[in-house]
Amino acid sequence: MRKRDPLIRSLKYWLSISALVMWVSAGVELRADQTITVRSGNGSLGSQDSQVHALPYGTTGDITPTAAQFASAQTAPFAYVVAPYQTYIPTLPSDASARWIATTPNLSQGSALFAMPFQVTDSTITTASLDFHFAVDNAVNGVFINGNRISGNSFDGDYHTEFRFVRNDIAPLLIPNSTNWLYVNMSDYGALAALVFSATITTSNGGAGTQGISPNHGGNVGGVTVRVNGNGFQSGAQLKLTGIGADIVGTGTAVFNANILTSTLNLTGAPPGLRDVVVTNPDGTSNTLSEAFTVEQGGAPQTWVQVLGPARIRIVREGTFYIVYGNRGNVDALGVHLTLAFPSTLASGLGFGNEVGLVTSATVGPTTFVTVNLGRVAAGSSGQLPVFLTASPSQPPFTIQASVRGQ
Ligand SMILES: [Ca+2]
Repeated sequence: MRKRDPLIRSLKYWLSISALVMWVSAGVELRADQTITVRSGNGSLGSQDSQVHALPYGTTGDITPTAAQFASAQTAPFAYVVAPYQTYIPTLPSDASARWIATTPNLSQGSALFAMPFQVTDSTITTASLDFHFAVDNAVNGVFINGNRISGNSFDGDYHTEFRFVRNDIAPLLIPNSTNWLYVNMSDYGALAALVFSATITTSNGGAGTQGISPNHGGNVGGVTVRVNGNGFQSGAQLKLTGIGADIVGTGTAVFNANILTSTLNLTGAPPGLRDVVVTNPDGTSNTLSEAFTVEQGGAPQTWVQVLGPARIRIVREGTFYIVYGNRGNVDALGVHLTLAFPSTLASGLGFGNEVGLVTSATVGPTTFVTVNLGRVAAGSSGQLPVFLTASPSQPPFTIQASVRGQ
């Protein structure tokens, strides 16, 4: 069968970013062990924030914090919870509980480093994400976790609307089972200075000590690539489904370490029902997860794509957009091509290369098309591709379009 699924989402340049938060997908497979939301403005108006410290630099402009400044920000005085200036957005559309803060009650000008602690209770962190929403007078010049800058360009923002950074690669920045620090580095360019933010940090522990298969179901119309967590996996281990019907032996089985392997199960024509998952090592030892996988009748891949990015790019400043894609269906999608279209008048850079699939670029008339041949997109999986775009002062409002097709 062939299923074309050209889900098209477009991002209107001037649309509020709040309309775009629907991306949270059904594709995330690892169990979220901990979700932490921290925000500015903990306390009543005019009082000091009970959680967010503020270290003023004593000057305006773009300043990169030093290690000593990260350290001293942890014990700096608390920021003040302030009323927004009349030209500011009053609250964040994504989190009305977040309040504006400043280094003084009267929003004194000057760049500053804000620091707030948060507790990570996981002892093992396999994956972690940061979803950071903010507005600022005048710009966020980097978001940092424990003194390390998050990936990509985190220099953006303004006070007219909500901005957002999303990163799913922050696990290496976190300290397990410990107090961690989130830093927001504010650049002020004069007159007044203030910041409002809301950050959600989600951690997952899918590694050692847990057992499971993800996804734990698949349709009997194609292949399903699964990830198995367990213990004692040896190089050369094989995966199979046993139980009703003939055994189904996984192909392309890759053992990443003693705790994680991936394998593709061809379920075509398999009778529906519960199966046992068996991992067998070359030395004959094996491990069984009983009734851990369900073969479903029918189904199809369902690819999707979403553009995430700033509602507007500051003129002649680079804006980072994320093309987030995935497959919420119950079988792997094959031959998947993702196409991105934007005005050729924009300067562009791709934060990825052919490692995700052959990348081709072409300009047709006023539009640049970037196509990525993703090949197989596993059932239940998702991924993201960063794209950097820079607009000139004369750039009119524009639309970025992303589409995905496969079968
Ligand atoms: Ca200012």
